[in-house]
Amino acid sequence: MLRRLDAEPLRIRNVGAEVAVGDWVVPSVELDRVEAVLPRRSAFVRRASFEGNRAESQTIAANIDVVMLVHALTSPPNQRRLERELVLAWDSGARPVVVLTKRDLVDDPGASELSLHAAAPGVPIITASGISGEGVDELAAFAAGNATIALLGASGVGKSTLINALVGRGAQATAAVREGDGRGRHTTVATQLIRLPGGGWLVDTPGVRAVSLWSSGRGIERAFADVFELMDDCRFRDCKHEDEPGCAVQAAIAAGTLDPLRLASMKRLVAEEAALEEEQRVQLKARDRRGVRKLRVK
Ligand SMILES: Nc1nc2c(ncn2[C@@H]2O[C@H](COP(=O)(O)OP(=O)(O)OP(=O)(O)O)[C@@H](O)[C@H]2O)c(=O)[nH]1
Ligand SMILES: [Mg+2]
Ligand SMILES: [Zn+2]
Repeated sequence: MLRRLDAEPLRIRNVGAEVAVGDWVVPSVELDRVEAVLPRRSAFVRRASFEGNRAESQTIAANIDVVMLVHALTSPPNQRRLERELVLAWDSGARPVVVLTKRDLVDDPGASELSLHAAAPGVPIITASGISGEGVDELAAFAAGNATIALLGASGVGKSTLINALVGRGAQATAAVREGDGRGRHTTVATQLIRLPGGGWLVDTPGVRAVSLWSSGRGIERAFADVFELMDDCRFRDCKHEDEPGCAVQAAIAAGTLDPLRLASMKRLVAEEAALEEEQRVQLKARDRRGVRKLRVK
């Protein structure tokens, strides 16, 4: 019998794999533990909060088809955060969509839409409100074909409110943003999978403050496809896009078609990923050495 994990599991025994919300599992007859986990189709993974200095990953949701990156129109558009989220989304194997919430609270979302569009070329942007219901049908369409949608974003942006609007009832607790700093209160404390009445699934997640990379795929290449396309036209193959002659990236910046902050952001993410890969390599080596030592003892 197959079951889909709809909450963060409390106890997992006898499985050599970690499980996450959205995983398909085979439970024991007594339903008190997981016997096996089916291979994943996709997974949204980020770097877990730093444990000592070890690089640890955290799978937020598994087997998702669509990742909705939720930003509130009531806060200034945060391009750098969206770029990070997009790298993880592309690496997850699911399709990203940007959702701008709280449409009912702003007069003109145009400037925010433009700004975030520049940080997410080729990614659909949907403006919505969980309170007025605007855009909710458009979001619901992504669940067609029994798809699984995960909503991700900072605390207080309105993820649970959107989920309630999609489900048509107050399934998820929501709470007002704190006065003063405008931040959310971390109302949702655990990831949860919710069945949509018309088919499909939703994953509500707790808001996260920081989005740290955990990737080894082509997320950066896809999130910065516009920059990579420019790089193909640089005169030198090893162009660093600084002050080399014939640099197509610098030419685009000079022409005003590429924001230098976007290039800097991409370089920072590439460096972060390289540092992470180095950390992982060192950890693996340490583990190998321990393995060898064990073998010698025998
Ligand atoms: N006017 C208006 N208020 C909204 C909208 N969406 C959310 N809110 C309000 O914003 C506050 C936070 O919404 P939540 O849905 O709890 O936010 P969340 O993203 O789930 O936050 P966490 O669970 O902490 O990660 C609540 O007071 C909501 O009523 C919206 O579209 N319009
Ligand atoms: Mg919530
Ligand atoms: Zn160049």
